[in-house]
Parts: sequence; structure tokens; C-alpha cells
Amino acid sequence: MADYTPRPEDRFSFGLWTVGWRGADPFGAPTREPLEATEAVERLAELGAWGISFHDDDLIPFGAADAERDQRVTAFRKALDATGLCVPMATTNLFTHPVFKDGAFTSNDRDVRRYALRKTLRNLDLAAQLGASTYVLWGGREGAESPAAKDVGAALDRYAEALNLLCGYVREQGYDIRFALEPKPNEPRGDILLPTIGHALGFITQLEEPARVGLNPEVGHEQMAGLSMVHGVAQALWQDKLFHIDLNGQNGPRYDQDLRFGNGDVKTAFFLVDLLETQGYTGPRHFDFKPARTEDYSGVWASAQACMRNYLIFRERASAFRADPEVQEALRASRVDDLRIPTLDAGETLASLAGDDFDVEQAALRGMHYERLDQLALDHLFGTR
Ligand SMILES: [Mn+2]
Repeated sequence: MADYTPRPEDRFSFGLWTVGWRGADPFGAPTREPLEATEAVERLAELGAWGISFHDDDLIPFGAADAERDQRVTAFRKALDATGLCVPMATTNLFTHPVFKDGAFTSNDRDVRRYALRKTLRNLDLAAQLGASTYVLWGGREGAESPAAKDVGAALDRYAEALNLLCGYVREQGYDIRFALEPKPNEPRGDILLPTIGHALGFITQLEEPARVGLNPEVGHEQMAGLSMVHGVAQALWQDKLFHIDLNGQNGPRYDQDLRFGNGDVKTAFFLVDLLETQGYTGPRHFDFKPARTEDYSGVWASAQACMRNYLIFRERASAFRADPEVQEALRASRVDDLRIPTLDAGETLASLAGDDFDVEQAALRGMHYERLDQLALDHLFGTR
């Protein structure tokens, strides 16, 4: 039996808001008592995690006085030092307070936009102090319920303005921080701006410092849009834009389930881990999930442990899939490697195509053998090979 014990070199990280989620949903009150940030750090470290991320308001209650802020940051830092846990990423809560009901950087209310920038700058300073190298922007409230309510072009202008200002600030301060946009199609807004990986990749090209901005795709968010997380992440990697990733589980296009990683679409999880492990992704393996509302804290820690365990199981299964000689033969039979060969040889031009001796009817008869290949993947995933 393989060893599925998480180690620091696996770079597993968790949001403070994940294990700290108290189970409040639109229909019910919290089912768990608050969790101290220091306890989250200690318990995650015991389980073998490497990092912890936070929103400003997860660590310091909204509106806390400076003395309380300092005390909480000091205690958090002490727990980090004691456990060796790092802070690879931080982010701003620009969605909970009612002032953000129409968004933050793209609110129609200009005063709110200015306040959202101030709130973000303050937490950027803390993120830099704690050593974070990625700053995530999830614009959950940046959107609308009615097309009449939002001039989308103007909203994207303001979104880009905010990113340009934040990039300039980080550069001027000398912070080693890059921004990662987190797409989501809807919830809590009826429609959210930058709804998919593709929209966000397109938006980044319009910024003043596109190199400083990339993506933090979340499994469930792409699946809510009915899209392939594996294809989306593959394109983000292809464009050197996978700065960070949110791993969790989801069952199809419905409300944002935030299941623990491995619960939900298992085949997507298997191929996603295969992709991350084989295509050079070196960033955090960050879990953004909500431990089920049915659980007490023993269930919270069991679900956090299971996120890491499932990642390691998928990693082991994917690596066995790639190492299997029958799989390698099946990949060749499916001509998967042929796709890496440029369609024209060096020195050829479009005119060279005229010389091809090609029997179109014969080529149309060739099977691709994907069914066998896919079944081999499932056999490895199921553990039956
Ligand atoms: Mn989610």
C-alpha cells in the first residue's frame, strides 16, 4: 500500500476560511463555534499541511481596533513560526460587508470603489509582511442581476484600473507579489464579471502589467459553468498564467458546493492532478472547500486530511497510469504524441501541402482507439490495474 502521508514538499495549503467555515448557509445558522486562527495553524501543521492563506477579515475581524489587529497578527505569526507553516497567498474580503452589495472595484458607487482599494492596499502590506507571493482577487460581488444595472464595458474599465493601480503599488513598494484572478460564473451575483478562465485570460491582456497578473482557477467554479477544469487549467499553464489553484469538488452545474477535494467529479480530479504533476506546475496545491455543515470539528479535520490524502492517491494513480507500458502503447496507438509534431516541417510552406499523397477515404476509416485508452485510465483510477 502506498504511503499517502502529506509532507511539506507536497506544498498543500488551506484557506483559513475553509476549516474556519462555521456552516452558515442561506437557509441556516452556523453549526460550529468559531475557530481561532492559531488553532487552525496548529491543527493543519499537525496534519501535514505546508501553508495557510487568509482574507483580511478571517484573521482580523472587520472594523477591529488597531490594538486587537496587532494582537491577532502577532499571535498568528507566533503560531506560524512555531509550526513552520508559511503564508503563500492572501486575499481581501470584498464581499461580506453590505457596503459591497454592488461589488468593490466595479461598484457603481465610486466611494465604494475607493474604499475597496484602501482595504486591499492595507491587506497587501500585511500579505507582504507575512511573506505571501500571490494575492488572489475573487470578485464575487463584481457583477449584476440585471443587464440594465451594469455598463459592462465601464465595469471592465474600472476593474482594469484597479488592477493597474494595485500592480503599480506592489511594484513601487518592492513587494514580490503577483495577482491571481479567480473566475466564477455566478453566486453570489446573478452574473459575475470574468466568469471563466477564458474571460480572465482575455482580460489580463488588456492590463498595463500583464506579466504580474495570472489566474487562480477553482475546480467547482469552472464546473458550475459546465466547462472542463482540465482544459481550462491546461490553457492557463500553456499561457504561463497558472499562478495558484483552488482544489475542491463539485457535482455538475448547480450551486457552489465547495466539496472536499475528491468528492464530486473524481475523473476530473484524477486528470487535473495528472496535469499539475506532469506539466511543470510548482505552485501551492491549495484547498478551497467547505467542510460539510453536518460536521463537528472532528469532521472538519477529517475532511482537511482527506483533501490531501485524495490528492496523493490521485498523484500515485496518475503516475502509475503514465508508467504502465500498456498505457504508453495505447497512447501511441491513439497518436497522442503525434500532436506534438508541427503540422509543417521546418522549411515547408503551405505550397508544400500540394505534394501530399493522401487518401482521404482511407484516413477517415482509421480508428483513434480512445475508448481503450480511457478505460485504462479508469482502471488505474479504480485501482483495478
Ligand atoms: Mn467555490
